Amino acid sequence: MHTPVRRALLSVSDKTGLVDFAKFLESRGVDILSTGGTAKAMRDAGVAVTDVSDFTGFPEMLDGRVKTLHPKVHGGILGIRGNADHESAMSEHGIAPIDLVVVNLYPFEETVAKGADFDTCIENIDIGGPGMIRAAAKNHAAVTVVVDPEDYDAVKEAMEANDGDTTPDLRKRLAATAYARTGAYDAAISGWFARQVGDELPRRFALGGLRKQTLRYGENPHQQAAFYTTGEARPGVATAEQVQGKELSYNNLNDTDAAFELAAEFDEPAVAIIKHANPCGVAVGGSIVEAYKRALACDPVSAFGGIVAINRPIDKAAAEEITKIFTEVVIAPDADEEARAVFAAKKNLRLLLTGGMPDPAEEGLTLKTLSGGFLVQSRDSGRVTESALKVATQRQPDDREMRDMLIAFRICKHVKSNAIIYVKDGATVGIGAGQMSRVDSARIAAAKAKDAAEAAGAEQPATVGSVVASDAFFPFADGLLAAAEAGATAVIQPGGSMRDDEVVKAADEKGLAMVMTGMRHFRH
Ligand code: 93A
Repeated sequence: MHTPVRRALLSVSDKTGLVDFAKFLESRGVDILSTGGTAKAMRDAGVAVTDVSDFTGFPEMLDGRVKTLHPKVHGGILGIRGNADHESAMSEHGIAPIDLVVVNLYPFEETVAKGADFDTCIENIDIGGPGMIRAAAKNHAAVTVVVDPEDYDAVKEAMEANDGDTTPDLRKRLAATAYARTGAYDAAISGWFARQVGDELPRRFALGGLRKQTLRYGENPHQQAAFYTTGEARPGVATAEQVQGKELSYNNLNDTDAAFELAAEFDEPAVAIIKHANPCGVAVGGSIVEAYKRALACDPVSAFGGIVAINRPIDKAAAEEITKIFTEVVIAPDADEEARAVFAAKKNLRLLLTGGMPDPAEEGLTLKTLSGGFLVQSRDSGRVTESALKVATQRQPDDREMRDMLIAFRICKHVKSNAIIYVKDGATVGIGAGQMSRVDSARIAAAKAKDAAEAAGAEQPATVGSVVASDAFFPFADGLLAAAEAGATAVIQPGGSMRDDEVVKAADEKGLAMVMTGMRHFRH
C-alpha cells in the first residue's frame, strides 16, 4: 500500500538539523505539527507549522508536562490504516493520521551528568516523547519514527526515491532504533533512581548503550563487534579524542582501557605498557621518559606492539623514546606540540588524548556477560595503605621495601589472576599473569626477569633485591619460596590461607619481611 507522508509531528529537544529537515518536509507538502520550542525554531526559519495545541484543541499545560499526551495525537499515530473499525473511530472523533514522528527526548542523561539537583533531573524525565516514539514504532507498518537527527537523511532519501513514502525496511530499522533509545533512556533513569537510595544493584537492572563505532571485527576476524558507550563522563577510551592513527580495533580498545585504568592508579608520574590486557611493564616516579624506559626494561620483548598509557601530558623526550619501538596505541591526558609532531611521523600509531585522568577511587559498576545473563559488580576501587598492613614476619620491611610493596600490590589489581609482581625502585621487574597455579606465576615472572637480564647483558636478574606482591594468598609455601629464590627480600599478600603459618615460617627462614593486606585483588 502506498502511504506517502502527509502529516508529521516534530517535537525535539536537540534541534540539530531540524530546520533543514522541516524545510524538506514542507517542500513535499507535508503538514507539520509541533510543540512550543520546536515550533518556534521552525517558524523563526520561515517554516509553516501548526501548534499541537491547535490540533488537539487542548492547551499545553502543567509547565509542559502535558503537551502531546492527547487521544488526537496518540490516535493519529496508532490507528491502523486500512482497518475499517479504526478508520471509522478516527473519523468519528476527528482524529487525523500522523505518518511521521520526529522526537528526541529531554536531555535527562546530560542533566544528570552536569550534576543538576534532584528536582531538575525529575523535570527532565520525558513522558510524552517516549510515548509517541513507542506508539509510532509499534505502528511502523504505516508510521515512520525518527529519534536521531543523523537519520533525517535516510528518511529524506527514502521519500525522494518513493514518491513521498518511506520503505517498510527503513521503518522497521527506525523502530528498532526507537525502542533502543527509549530503553536506554529508561535505563539511565532507573539507574539514577537506584543510586538516589544507594541501591546500585537493584532487582531489575537495565542497561543502555549508544554505538560509537562499528568495529572491523571482534577479538578474532570471524567475530562481529561494535563499541557502545553508556554516557559515563569518566575520562578514558570512550571519551578520548583520537588525534591520529588507524581505527582502533576491538583488542586495541580493550587493552587501551586496561592500560589507562592502571596508569590512573598513581599520583606520581606513571607509565604502563600493556599486551593482551596485562601489563608487561609499569614504572612509577621520576620523569615520564625515565618511567617509560624503566617500564620497557621489565619485558622489552613483550612490549613490542604494545599499548602505552601515561598519567601525565606527554613531552617530546617521552614521545621520542616511545616511537623507538613499534607501539600500537598511546593514551595520555594530553601531549604538547613537539610530542605531537614526533608521533605524527608514525602514521599508524594511534594517539588518544583524554583531557584528564579518571579518579581510581570513583564508584562505578563493571559488567561481564555469561550465557543467559550478566554479572555486575562494583569497580575494584579497593586500596591498601601502609597503616592497614600487618607485618607477619620477624623482620620488618624497610622504607624502600614498603614503598615498592604498595606499588606492586596496586599493580596486582590490573593483572589477570594468578598475579605475581616483582617491583624494584618503583618499576616492575617481573610479572607473572593469568596462570592457573600461583607458583607458576611466581616462576614465570622470575624466568622472564632472567631473560631480560641476559638480553641486557646484566650480571643478575633485577628480581634480586626486589619485593614481590601476590594478588591473593599463597596457599602453600612453594610460591613464596620461588620468589625468595628469585631474590625478592619482601612480600606483600592478602594473607588468610589455612597454611599462613607455614608460609610465614618459610619467609622467616629465608629472612624475608612479609606484610598481609587483608584485601584481595582477583581479576579474572
Ligand atoms: O513533559 S513531557 O513529557 N510532556 C509531553 O506531553 C511532551 N510532548 C513532547 N514532554 C513532552 N515532549 C518533549 O518535549 C519532546 O520529547 C521533546 O524533547 C520536547 C520538545 O519540547 P519543545 O518543542 O517545547 O522544545
